[in-house]
Amino acid sequence: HIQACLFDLDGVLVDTAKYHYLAWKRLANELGFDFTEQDNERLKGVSRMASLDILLSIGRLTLEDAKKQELAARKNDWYVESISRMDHTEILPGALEFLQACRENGLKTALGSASKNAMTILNNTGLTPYFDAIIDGTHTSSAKPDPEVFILGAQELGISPESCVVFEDAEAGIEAARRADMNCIGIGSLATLGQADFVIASLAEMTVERLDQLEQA
Ligand code: G16
Ligand code: MG
Repeated sequence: HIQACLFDLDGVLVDTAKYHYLAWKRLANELGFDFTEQDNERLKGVSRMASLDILLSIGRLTLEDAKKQELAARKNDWYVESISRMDHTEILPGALEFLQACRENGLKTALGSASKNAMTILNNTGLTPYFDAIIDGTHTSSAKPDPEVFILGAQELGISPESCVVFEDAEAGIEAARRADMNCIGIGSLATLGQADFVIASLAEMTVERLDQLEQA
């Protein structure tokens, strides 16, 4: 029986991928190469430093660690500037309604994000009060597909993994949920998220009743 819902942030509750994209593209352009929206797909759910490594491989650049730290910090400054202007209008369709429904039905809720900027985003959009536990990139030592972020979330809620369901838009996140022995609902397209128990286009399609579909799986 499902007792807790764990949510990824970017791509599930808010669309911050566009801000990550603009900042990474600006960095790539400064380094002398292009970075497309298709390239950006590879960064979804991936940690900041791993994202930089992917970006540098696209530009065929190999840099020293100190230089990489500097570039990641520069990208993050631009990104933080973008998210500082976010508000509740940037919550994705159905997300707030489903979080409210979870709480009205006695389900626990947790955030499980790779981002070190999750608190800024939650506070600016007004989503912070909807979570019983918040685990983000400042709490974890291993990034998705490592299951750490979701295991910590379930522990803080005091709910066993098999009674948890993770909502994820990234392949790495689905794998993390699987490795945590949790149920998993994909947000996006079946083509990339086939490892989920089922896939929906957005949380606007989700209801508490639909969680029963997981019991039958
Ligand atoms: C998000 C994004 C990733 C980003 C990562 C780290 O993860 O999907 O593209 O690279 O966070 O973000 P930051 O640079 O802010 O620490 P999630 O897990 O919320 O989808
Ligand atoms: Mg995501």
